[in-house]
Amino acid sequence: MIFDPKMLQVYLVGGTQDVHNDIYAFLEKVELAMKSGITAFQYREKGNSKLLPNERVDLGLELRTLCTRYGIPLIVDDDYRLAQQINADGVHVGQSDTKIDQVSVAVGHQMFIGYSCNTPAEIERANLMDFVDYVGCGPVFPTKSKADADPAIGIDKLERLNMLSQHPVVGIGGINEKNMQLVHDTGVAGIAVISLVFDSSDLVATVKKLKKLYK
Ligand code: TZP
Ligand code: MG
Repeated sequence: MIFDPKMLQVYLVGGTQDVHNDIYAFLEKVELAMKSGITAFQYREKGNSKLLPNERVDLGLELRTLCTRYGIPLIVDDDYRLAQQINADGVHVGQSDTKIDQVSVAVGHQMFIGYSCNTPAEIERANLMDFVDYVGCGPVFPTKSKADADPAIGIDKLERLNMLSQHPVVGIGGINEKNMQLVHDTGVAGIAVISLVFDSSDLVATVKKLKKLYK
């Protein structure tokens, strides 16, 4: 799939740890979110995940099928070998994950690359990397979904990072129904969420609210 910044608009991130380690409940929510119009999905098996490597491949292949069916890109967090095994469209790399140059060499032009950048210096370094397709900035607000998350950067800093970045920016971390408009209004290309969607009591309505921001 060719990268298009519009893919970033309603970007759902998640793994089984975000749905009580229940593979079936996870798949059901992911498919409902796809039906409701998310524009990208990142498979992120982390933290409390109980899945073994082969189970990640099996689940990843199911996600591959779903993403193809709904016409959205499948991005894998950090594990570029898993991304290759399940024929993902992209891979997302953090500052402390596998070295970005190594990932870029491994995946070549086969996949697009997302990179987490939370400071002006990190954004400026990413600006020099033409193999980076988008950057993720955050946590914008405090989050419960990432144990080792850095302190929240806030809206003003997100806006500054977005202005500094040559790559499209996705805001992530603690984004909810009350603050999503503020995040959108910083000018970022997209909004990435975990708990807002996975913990929603009305997942369909939540995804539709996110989509409305970019109408
Ligand atoms: N990276 C920065 S914050 C975060 C990740 C993966 C977690 C976002 O989860 P939530 O539930 O949307 O705050
Ligand atoms: Mg990571």
